[in-house]
Amino acid sequence: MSVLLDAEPAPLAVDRATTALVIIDMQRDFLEPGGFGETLGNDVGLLGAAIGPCRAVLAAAREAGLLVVHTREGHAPDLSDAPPAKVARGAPSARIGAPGPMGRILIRGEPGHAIIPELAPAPGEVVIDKPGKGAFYATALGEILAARRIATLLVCGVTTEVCVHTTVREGNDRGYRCVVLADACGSYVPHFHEVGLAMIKAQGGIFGWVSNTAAAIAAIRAA
Ligand code: TIU
Repeated sequence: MSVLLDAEPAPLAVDRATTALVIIDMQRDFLEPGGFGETLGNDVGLLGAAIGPCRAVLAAAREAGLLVVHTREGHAPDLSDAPPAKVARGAPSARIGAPGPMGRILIRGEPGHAIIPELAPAPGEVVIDKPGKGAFYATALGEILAARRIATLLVCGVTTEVCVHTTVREGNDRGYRCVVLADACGSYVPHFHEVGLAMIKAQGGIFGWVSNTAAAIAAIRAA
């Protein structure tokens, strides 16, 4: 059954069968001290506010049987999938692959690469390991969504203007209706969070829609 999800610039019709929840990069490397986010010079505490809303919408999605996708940004231990131009940025002692308090920074299999325990994937949920900022680039996400006939993505996670935005732009170009849940996203730069959301819904929804977890949960339950 299709229901209207309250969103900007306009409400949109969603139904459970063709909607997926996509939680972007809620990893220790971005949310906890000592990880990649902090090595870039950021206050990682700014992202904590997104955890509760992500948990709430994840619980509703599980209850309703929505397809749930978790993503993780990271690289192979030999850095074979890490472009040198990406690795070379930042202080050498704090670059991707360097040792840190949560293991090697942004490397798959290290403690820092894991999704935070509050949002740990459940058995059967899709986990996409991605080397880039966007979740479609160099991953099987497109094929997985196509196989399930997914049309609408409820997108949340971190950070709003980097990996959430890149994924929404990629998804929008591929024909998905991307709805960003504002309170379940976060940025190290609060101003960028606001501007990033404004960019998505501007020009009649040039990249997608902006909504919030309360509206999404209500729609998921009603659909
Ligand atoms: N996941 C994600 O957004 N990766 C980043 O590097 N974000 C920053 O804001 N640095």
